[in-house]
Amino acid sequence: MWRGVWAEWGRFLPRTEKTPELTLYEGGTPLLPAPRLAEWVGGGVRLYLKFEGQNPTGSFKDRGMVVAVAKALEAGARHLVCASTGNTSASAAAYAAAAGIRASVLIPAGKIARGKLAQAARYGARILAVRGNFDQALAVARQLAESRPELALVNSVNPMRLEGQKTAAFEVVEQLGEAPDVLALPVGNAGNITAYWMGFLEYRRAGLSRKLPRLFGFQAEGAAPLVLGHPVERPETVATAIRIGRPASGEKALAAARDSGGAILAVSDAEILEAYAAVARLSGLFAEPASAAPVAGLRRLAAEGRLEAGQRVVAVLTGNGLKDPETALGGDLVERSVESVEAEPRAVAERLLAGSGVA
Ligand code: AN7
Repeated sequence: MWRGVWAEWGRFLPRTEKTPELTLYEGGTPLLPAPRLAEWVGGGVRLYLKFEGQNPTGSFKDRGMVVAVAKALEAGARHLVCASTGNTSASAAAYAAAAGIRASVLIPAGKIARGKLAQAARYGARILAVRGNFDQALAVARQLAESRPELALVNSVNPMRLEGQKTAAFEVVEQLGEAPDVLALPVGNAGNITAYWMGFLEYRRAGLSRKLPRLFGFQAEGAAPLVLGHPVERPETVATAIRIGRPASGEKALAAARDSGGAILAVSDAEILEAYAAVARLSGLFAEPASAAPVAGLRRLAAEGRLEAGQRVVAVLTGNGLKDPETALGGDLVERSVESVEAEPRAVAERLLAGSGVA
């Protein structure tokens, strides 16, 4: 059985004798070959999906949170604080619950997916909806944590978060037997792409892989500061997880993309939604809208002839689709998909064999 990030990857983590044991059995997520989705992406690539939605709170944040919270506990902290577009708050709240300490989360009012809000509330976090966007909430959280040492900041500006998140790169190498040619992922606050690059470099340095992937990070067009080259004051996108205008790790992310021979690019909300539907129908995995951005981006790269046939390409599905029921049910999906029928075999058979319903 998989024993969680500390137990499985502890030799690469800053563990001391005083680091408390903490786990929700995060990490160890599947890398799924997705041949039908690969056809949709194009370019003849061999596509794999790293399904981070299978983590205990349904996103990759758990890998970093378990390390950040254990180190905070080691330092004596009893109260976590973070700003979040949703997933960080769910994860912080869960690990605070597991450790028996407090969590306070600052979210942009009205702009986080309902499932994430439900998680933070159920885990017992204090939730403050800040009248402003994520970037403003993060600025407040950082100032607060600086002036009040009793508050442990667990955003990805906390280097322990990236230490934990780099373990996803190790797993990809183990699962493929070598680093992929290309790895694509969504970019918001830019911590995760930075962590993957750290992980691939560290694994190669340890002699456990021989090559490095090209990293492609995708932002949403309405929230693409790293593509535009300047902060975005009013970021907007359907992919609320990456609705971020001032990425804290922006410089490191740009360096990771550049040094790896990749890039940070933008995709439109329409492309994201198209890929979001395609992922579910053509792979069987259900990922949230932000996680569809790299799939949309790969399709665009393939159309532009920037991917080579036969290359091994990994798209990181960073969060579970169940987290965002509003987007999932958008466009009257339920009304269009659900047919009412008498509780009677003939009536049911007639409907099924007529092949009605959403194609
Ligand atoms: C599903 O939860 O920033 O570039 O506060 O939830 O490392 O920020 C979430 C980000 C991608 C972007 N996919 O990762 C938060 C938060 C999903 C996410 C990202 C997020 P970063």
